[in-house]
Amino acid sequence: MKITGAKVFVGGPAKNYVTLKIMTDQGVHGLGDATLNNRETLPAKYLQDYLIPNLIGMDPRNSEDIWQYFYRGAYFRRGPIAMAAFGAIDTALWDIKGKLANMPLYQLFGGKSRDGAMVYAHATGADLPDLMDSVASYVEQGYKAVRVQCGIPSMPTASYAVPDKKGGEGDYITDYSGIIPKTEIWDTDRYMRYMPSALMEVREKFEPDLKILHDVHHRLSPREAAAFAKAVEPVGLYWLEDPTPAEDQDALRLIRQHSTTPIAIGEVFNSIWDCNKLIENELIDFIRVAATYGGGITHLKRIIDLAALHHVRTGFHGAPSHSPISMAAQHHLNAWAPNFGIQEYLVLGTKECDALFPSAHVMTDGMFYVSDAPGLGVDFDEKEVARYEYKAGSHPIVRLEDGTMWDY
Ligand code: CS2
Ligand code: MG
Repeated sequence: MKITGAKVFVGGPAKNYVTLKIMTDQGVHGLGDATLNNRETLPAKYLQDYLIPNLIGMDPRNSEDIWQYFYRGAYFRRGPIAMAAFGAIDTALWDIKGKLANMPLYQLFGGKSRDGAMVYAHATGADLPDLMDSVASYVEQGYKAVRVQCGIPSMPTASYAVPDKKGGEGDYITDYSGIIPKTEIWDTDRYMRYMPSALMEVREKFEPDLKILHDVHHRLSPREAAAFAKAVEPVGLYWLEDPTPAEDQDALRLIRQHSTTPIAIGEVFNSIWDCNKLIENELIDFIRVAATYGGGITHLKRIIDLAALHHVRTGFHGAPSHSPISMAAQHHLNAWAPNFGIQEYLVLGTKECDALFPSAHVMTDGMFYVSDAPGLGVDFDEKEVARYEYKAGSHPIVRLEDGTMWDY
């Protein structure tokens, strides 16, 4: 069996999804997602110029060897662009494997460990009452877990993932007005003073069974993060996410020494080498590496298995920039993984998105149920994608009030 061709598409409703389609001489094709939010053209180019010419003629069933060929074969390896491109190839090869076996992917991993997998939504508010309305609407829809973020009084601008105005909707992560980013102003002291009591108010307003998550988005020092994690202990968070800048694996040690608040980290990691020490030293509770820029299913499975040895559960990144293809890869892993925790899930399910990526997967009452269709169980409509053009977008940048650059 041979790979005969591969195509890359960039576009989609509201997002620039990077979709890879690998064709074979047996008529079976596989799909992968190489979307790297706000840098989408780069993995697409990496695939087109370097990886696809090497793929032609390979046996798609040898997904392990193909992964090693691209990873070990590259002298300059790792990094989100390369790993997103490998990830897309790897996911597409698993999709082909599932279709050849006529089995849904979770069966190839070891079958189902659960019927449905719990997901969490993003509740957000310009201020605390606005956030309460947002949480209430998710609770009404049956969600069992929500991530909560809200504006901080006296902060000069909105903070991470918070709308400018009450009831604000839309994409609060990517600004599609262009490639030049807007600036957010950050003040750690105001955040530290305000957020623990705001989180406590959310806890008191809703049923104790509601799982509450909060994302610091890499903005605290290890000492501040330790103090914050300790201060929010009475809230009983399901997790505190990215408390410190992600590059420093040792930073988590101080937090652990001072608090039992569960810690989730990893959405910007792209290999097992970015999180192996965190996992082996049991400094985190949830690992968030995504199938997309974490090198696909082959590599993510290795991370899941290492994590399982150390009581670390999964909580894969699922921001709206992941297309339904890489989300399906994660949903199949979630159905199988013995150490599954939770899945971040933003409803992409607009009519346009469903038309581009038809599937029979179901999310209901805050639980995700994978379909039994072979492979990933997601299709891709090439005619639909032709409707969309690439649009440049940017994440905000963050500065302190005196102008100092800070972490987004
Ligand atoms: C976030 C992300 O989902 C999350 O937890 O931290 O939404 C992040 O801001 C985006 O993926 C950036 O593109
Ligand atoms: Mg996050």
